[in-house]
Amino acid sequence: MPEAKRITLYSAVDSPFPHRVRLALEEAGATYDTIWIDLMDKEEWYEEKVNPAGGKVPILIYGGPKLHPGEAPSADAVRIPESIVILEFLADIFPDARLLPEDPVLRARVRLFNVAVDTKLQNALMGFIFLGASLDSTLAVLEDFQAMLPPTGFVVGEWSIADATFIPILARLHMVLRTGLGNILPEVAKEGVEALRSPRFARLKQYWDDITARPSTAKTWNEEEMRAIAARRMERFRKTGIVNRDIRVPIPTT
Ligand SMILES: N[C@@H](CCC(=O)N[C@@H](CS)C(=O)NCC(=O)O)C(=O)O
Repeated sequence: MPEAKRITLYSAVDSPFPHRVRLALEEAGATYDTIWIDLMDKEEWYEEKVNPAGGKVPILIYGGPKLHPGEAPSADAVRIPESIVILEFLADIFPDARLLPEDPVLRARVRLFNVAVDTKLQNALMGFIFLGASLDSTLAVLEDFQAMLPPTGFVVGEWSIADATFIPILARLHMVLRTGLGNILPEVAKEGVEALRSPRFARLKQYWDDITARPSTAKTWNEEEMRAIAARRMERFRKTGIVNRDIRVPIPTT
C-alpha cells in the first residue's frame, strides 16, 4: 500500500465533477484539504499555477506541504485531474473503504456505469438545464439509468464510485426541478417534480432516499448554497448565453 500523503482537492460548489470526488473522499473517511474555486470569477493563479490544462476542477494534489489559495503545488506532489481517474485512484489508495467491489464483474459494471454517466447522463442534464432539451427526452435517459439499478441497494449493490458519479447529477436535477433554476418553464419544472414522484420512477426515488440518508451525501450537498450559485449562473446565461467555459449559445435579441 502506498504511504499516506497529504490530499488537497480543488473544488467548485456548482460543478458535479469535484462533487464526485468529495463523495468518495467522505466515504473513505479520508483526511483532506479543500480549496474552493469560484468558476464564475476564476482567479488567474488557478490555471497558471495549479491546472494549466484548461483550469478545470477537480484536480487532486497528492503529496507535498499544505497548500493555500494562490500557491503552486510543490514539484514532488502528484497532480491528478479527471474526476473518474481520481475516483479510481482513491479506490486504490483506500482499499479498506471498498470504493470498488472485489468482484471483477461488478468492477466492470461500475466502470461501464461511469462511462455511461459521462457520455449520456451528463449531456442530458446540461441539455435540459441550459439548451432546451425536452423534459420527455431527459426523463427517458433517466429511466435508462434507473433500469440499471439492482432491485435494492446502490448502483452495483454496495456503495461504490458509480454512486459517486450518479449522485451529483440527481442532486442537481432535483434542485433545478424544485426551484425552476434552469432555462425551463415553471410548468415543465412542476411536471418534472411530479414525474420523479410517480410510480414510473419508484426505484429511483428509493435510491435517492437511501443515498440522501448517507453522511457522505449530507456532508457534500448543500442545496441552499447550490441554489445561490445556480441563480448566478442562470443570470449570466440569460445575459450572455454562456453555459460554461466550453459552451456558449446565441441569445435571442428580442
Ligand atoms: N472530464 C472532467 C470535466 C471537468 C469539468 O468540465 N469541469 C468544469 C466545471 S463543470 C470546469 O472546471 N470548467 C472550467 C471553467 O468553467 O472555467 C472531469 O470529469 O473532471
